Amino acid sequence: MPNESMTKPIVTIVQHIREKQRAFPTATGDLSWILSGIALATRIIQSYVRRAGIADVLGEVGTTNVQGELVQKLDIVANETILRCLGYRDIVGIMVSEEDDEPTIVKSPTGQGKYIVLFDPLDGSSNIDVNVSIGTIFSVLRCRDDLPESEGATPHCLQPGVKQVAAGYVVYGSSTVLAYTTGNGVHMFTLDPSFGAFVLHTENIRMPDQGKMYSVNEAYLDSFPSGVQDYLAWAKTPESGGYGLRYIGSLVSDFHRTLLKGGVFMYPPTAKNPDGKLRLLYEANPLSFIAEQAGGAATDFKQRVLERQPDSLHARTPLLMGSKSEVERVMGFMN
Ligand code: AHM
Ligand code: MG
Repeated sequence: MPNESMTKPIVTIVQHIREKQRAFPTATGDLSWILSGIALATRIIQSYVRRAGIADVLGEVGTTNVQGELVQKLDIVANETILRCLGYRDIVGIMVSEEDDEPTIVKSPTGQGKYIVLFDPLDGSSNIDVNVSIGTIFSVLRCRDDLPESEGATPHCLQPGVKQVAAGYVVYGSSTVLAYTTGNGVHMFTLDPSFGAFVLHTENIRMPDQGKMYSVNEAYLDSFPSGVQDYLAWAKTPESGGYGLRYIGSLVSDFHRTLLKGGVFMYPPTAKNPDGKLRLLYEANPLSFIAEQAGGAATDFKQRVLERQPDSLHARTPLLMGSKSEVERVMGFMN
């Protein structure tokens, strides 16, 4: 007798997005083309991640990136893989990476290249050498049609997160998981390594509305805003009902757990990073879009992340996201 997993239809990510788009007769199929490029790139990246110790891709390169962080060999491999997999897709106009100073113009943003792909090629890369889950985060915007060619690429990219047409992430963990949204819920896929395809495992993921788990680097406690300190003190009291702490130090992995199990993730302003550490365009915006699409919330402790107008490509932001009621609870302490 075949069991249920033997009879369930196998749906890949490209099939899935095509089927979803069928509900919109005017959809062009562009996003499925972009997502298939991202799926290809992340399959290649995961193959390097899985062989990191034997493929001579472990360790630092000896330089720092535009963010002032040490560049790992795998950062470069991941960055180049994404540029190579997406750069030739005719509808991609601009690609912007957390690792690069400037956007890469692939096609005229006022011509055929109508989409912008922004990405953090390997998030959590300081964890690479110690075999902890890392990931790739991406965001897709449409190029603006009100800008002259002479403006260059940057003004096209400086759009608030509400303008995203798609976003997603991949976690290279105990399995490789991809989650995406195009504004119609969040859908999750697992890479089947035996035949190399991302296969749908859950549609319309919902983030639990509550969760007794907080995720923050508490080593910086003394320089957090007083409201955050008060929340963290309260969470340790018996009145709170007992909270747990989980902090991996790879945003994408901490977010993935928060999406599935509930709770809050936060990276508040600190003395070292008064504007927060995480990048608005490559990290906070795509994950906030996913959080909201799954029924959660995301704020910079002052306003909805997705409504922030970025003032530079590598702008940073404080970040608080997760289960709606838990985000509201933290904000209650802030006020
Ligand atoms: P990066 O690896 O792309 O540079 O990302 C920054 C990482 C995030 O993944 C993570 O949430 C954060 O930095 C951890 O910072 P800290 O070590 O200060 O807790
Ligand atoms: Mg990152």
